[in-house]
Amino acid sequence: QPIGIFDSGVGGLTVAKEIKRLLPHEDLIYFGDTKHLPYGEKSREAIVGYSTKITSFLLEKNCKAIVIACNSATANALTEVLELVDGKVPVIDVINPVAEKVAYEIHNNVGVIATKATVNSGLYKKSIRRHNKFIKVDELATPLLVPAIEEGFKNHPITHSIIYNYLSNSKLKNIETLILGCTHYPLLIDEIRQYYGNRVRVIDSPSIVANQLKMILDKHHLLNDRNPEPKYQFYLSDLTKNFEKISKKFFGNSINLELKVL
Ligand code: DGN
Repeated sequence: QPIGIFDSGVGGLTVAKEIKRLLPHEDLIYFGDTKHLPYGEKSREAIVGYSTKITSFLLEKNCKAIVIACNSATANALTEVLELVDGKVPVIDVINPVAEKVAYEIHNNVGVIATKATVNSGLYKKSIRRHNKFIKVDELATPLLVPAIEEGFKNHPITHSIIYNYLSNSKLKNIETLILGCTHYPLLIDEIRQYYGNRVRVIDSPSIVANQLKMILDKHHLLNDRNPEPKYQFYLSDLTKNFEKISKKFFGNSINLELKVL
């Protein structure tokens, strides 16, 4: 049985890639909702609608676990996805495992950069504070990063100036730790680290999420460690050139992208 992973676009591939590395014998189904991207600008109702439809599709495909590889979907639709799944398979999101780890391991000022939909939900702050109420958490919406990434800008003056503009915001002035609260952002992690030098620790969320998935699959006796030829399937609600380019970079040229409009 495959693991189902979804995001609005290429962002969740940063999580999928880590899952593939950590769990190399698992079959994966990835759904990129490229037609409705970016989720970060959408209403809660719209994000709930997309996320539940995709989850139903992944359940029909017989997935043994669902990974919501999108912070905007986690922040706005986690409750509805859990209701729909109704305990049939485990659901792993990208906010709670990271918030928990940060709450226990970090004891300084934490900054979060994310989409508007994630920042408006305040879920990072709530989730971190639930475990450790002494941590100061500042969240900043950085909405221009996703379109720049989806356009394929990387190591480019455009991304440099967007990053500089956002990270120099006074809200993030005294942070010592930064959470990339959007699964697209690890694609720019080198540029973000470059901005800070070693002043700020940038958290590697995809690896935390992949480890959480592994632990949960193990707990439910669902781990597959024998499959010699794992299958990777990709479904997109719109076939875009940039998705093709980035997914091939992550998963190799032989992958097949299928159009699936929900
Ligand atoms: N990658 C998604 C996230 O983690 O929030 C959202 C990107 C988007 O659609 N704006």
